[in-house]
Amino acid sequence: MRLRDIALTASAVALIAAPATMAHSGAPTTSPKSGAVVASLPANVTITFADRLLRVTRVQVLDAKGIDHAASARLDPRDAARVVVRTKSPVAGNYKVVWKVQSEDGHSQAGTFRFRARGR
Ligand SMILES: [Cu+2]
Repeated sequence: MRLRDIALTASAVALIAAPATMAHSGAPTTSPKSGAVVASLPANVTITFADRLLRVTRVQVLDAKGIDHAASARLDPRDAARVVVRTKSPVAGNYKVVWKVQSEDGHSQAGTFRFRARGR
């Protein structure tokens, strides 16, 4: 191939590849589910993605007053597509989980979901 052909091929590949790099940004599966009403704040909140993650950047489990109930957040050692958040100091009421992670390809992903605890 001539140099010009190679350059054209490379840019065509880049165009085709672009949508695929965004494909993993879909909403994760969470526990509790988004919008769920649960008896109390679970000891672990989990966020499961379609693809493996590089790391957890930040997770907060915020109550209605904005107090963070996340004790720690880490990748599940048996499943790098899952974030396990240990919680603390349960209270009744509405929670908002705010998360930010880095995918294995280096892209950042962020999102939120809400659930409600009937009691503490
Ligand atoms: Cu990506």
